[in-house]
Amino acid sequence: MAAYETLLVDVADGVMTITLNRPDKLNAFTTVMLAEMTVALDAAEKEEAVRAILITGSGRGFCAGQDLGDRKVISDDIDLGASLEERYNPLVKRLRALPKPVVCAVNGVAAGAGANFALCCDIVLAAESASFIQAFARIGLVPDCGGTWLLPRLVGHARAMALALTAEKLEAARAAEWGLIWKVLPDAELMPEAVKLARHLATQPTRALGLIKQAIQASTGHSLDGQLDMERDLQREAGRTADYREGVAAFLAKRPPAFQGK
Ligand code: LHQ
Repeated sequence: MAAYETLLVDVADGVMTITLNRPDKLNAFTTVMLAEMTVALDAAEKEEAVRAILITGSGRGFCAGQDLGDRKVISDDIDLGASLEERYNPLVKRLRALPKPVVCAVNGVAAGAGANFALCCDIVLAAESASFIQAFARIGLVPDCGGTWLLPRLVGHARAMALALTAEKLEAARAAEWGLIWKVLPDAELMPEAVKLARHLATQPTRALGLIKQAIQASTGHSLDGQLDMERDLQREAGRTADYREGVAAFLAKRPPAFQGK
């Protein structure tokens, strides 16, 4: 496995766990961390043994967004658009297109790009003490990492607009109540539950899960007709997998399925 400077990466029980690891800076993103994240996600996609990904942060924060001390984002002739184009946008696209489920365990504050990076994951769990901050307006920026697209879809126009304009902190419990995330858990239960969920997903029909992810994501841009067409095509593909045959055989034999992810 590649050596990482800013991440802890571990593979066990079909799950690649990626821990953002700059705890003294609340795991703020640096150029190195963003590049390493791409390397880790590439490996997660390639390695057959990896059937689910779990992302979390070390220390008391999840991720405070872009590291504002990084010289690359504060020089006089800065082009932040280029920074998005070169580093953040490919990462968001990579996460969304990864044909394996990605669980995010938000262990503490998730601010700016850190918040929207978490929300790009497929299933987001958060500790009770965690929070989400669209911190961008506090420093004169616009939400990025897909925030302006995701937020209104997840919580509706009114809440999305107020979250982005005020940059107010949203506690995890309210984030769950609003449908921004899947679940909030007592702090001590976050990682055990997230690991349990990721391990469970790693035993499931991986190819079907990848197709489900694709279909749900595509739905926002489709009419019902378009989505029905897509379901037809994806179901055709799913119906040809070994895991589908195993699922049906196990059902008929009244035994638990043993999915291989193929
Ligand atoms: C940090 C950071 C940080 C460096 C905490 N950087 N050190 C931007 C530009 C370019 C291209 C693309 O996209 C973007 C997108 C963005 O992400 S913009 C948004 C950037 N993030 C922020 O504006 C959030 C800044 N951080 C905060 O507002 C606070 O730290 C929060 C509310 C997250 C947490 O507050 P506290 O719990 O009070 O912690 P703290 O502020 O004391 O932070 C702890 C340490 O972490 C501290 O370092 P120190 O050496 O003093 O102990 C902070 O300086 C450092 N840190 N965020 N983004």
